[in-house]
Amino acid sequence: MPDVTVAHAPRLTPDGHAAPSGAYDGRELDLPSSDDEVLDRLADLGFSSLAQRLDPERVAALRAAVARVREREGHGDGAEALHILSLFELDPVFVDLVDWPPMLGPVTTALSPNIHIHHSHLDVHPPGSSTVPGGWHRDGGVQGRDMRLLPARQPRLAVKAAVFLTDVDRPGDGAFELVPCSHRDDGLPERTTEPTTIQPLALPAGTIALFDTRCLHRRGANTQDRTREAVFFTYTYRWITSRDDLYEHHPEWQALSPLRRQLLCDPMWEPFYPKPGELPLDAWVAESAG
Ligand SMILES: O=C(O)CCC(=O)C(=O)O
Ligand SMILES: [Fe+2]
Repeated sequence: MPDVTVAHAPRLTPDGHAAPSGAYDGRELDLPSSDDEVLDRLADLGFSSLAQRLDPERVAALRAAVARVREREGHGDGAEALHILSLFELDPVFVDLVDWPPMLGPVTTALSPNIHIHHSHLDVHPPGSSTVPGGWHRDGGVQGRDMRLLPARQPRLAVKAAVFLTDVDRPGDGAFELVPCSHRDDGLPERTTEPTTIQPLALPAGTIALFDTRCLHRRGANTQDRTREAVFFTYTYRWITSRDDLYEHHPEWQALSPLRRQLLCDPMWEPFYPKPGELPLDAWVAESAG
């Protein structure tokens, strides 16, 4: 198993936003070789790509769904960015992602089977679409503030999946950028200066990265010539409420498998005292182990 720190070290940049392209060395991030390595990287660095990529057919199906949404929204290539919350109601093809085994395995091991997806979005960034200056943030809204604890003292409440549907592997492609290990920051909760260590995730289409939402991260500027398409969704504990549109507003989801219903926040299973083995994800874990 490669040493994760060494494997990622060449792509760290010392000078941040001023020259994000300096972070790229022309190589893609290496894929971890096992789920254990995914979990090690997630714990140690705060992010990891999955050991497996989505196959090209699935990427094509997801991109066709993105095209349908863009058509509905009247979103053309020269337009500003598209950022739509509540991904799974946009097209059933997106729902097929929620229980993809190479992702669900490590996510469930990291968090537990008592999870659902409480926040999701579709993002389309044409060339030249605007970026928030700086843009560094941790996810979770006011969770961190309300805990009144430094990031290093906050518990891990969530793991977010970033699914890249187009290649984001050249300087200026608008890569997702993250400050490695910032989930373990023992400094002030809000940074006012540019971080000194930035990891842009240079990844081909079909790659899924998991990240610890306590990490500082942002989207880089797309100064290139192709549109970046990506979807994001956050797995968290079922005792944390949903930020997406309510499950109850989507009767069409009643026909989904129990596992998918759990992940889309069906309230039929009690979140605080689920009976042992009661959750669909308990059964999934037991089957995967057997
Ligand atoms: O679009 C990106 O690369 C970053 C998105 C982001 O901040 C998030 O999904 O939490
Ligand atoms: Fe974010």
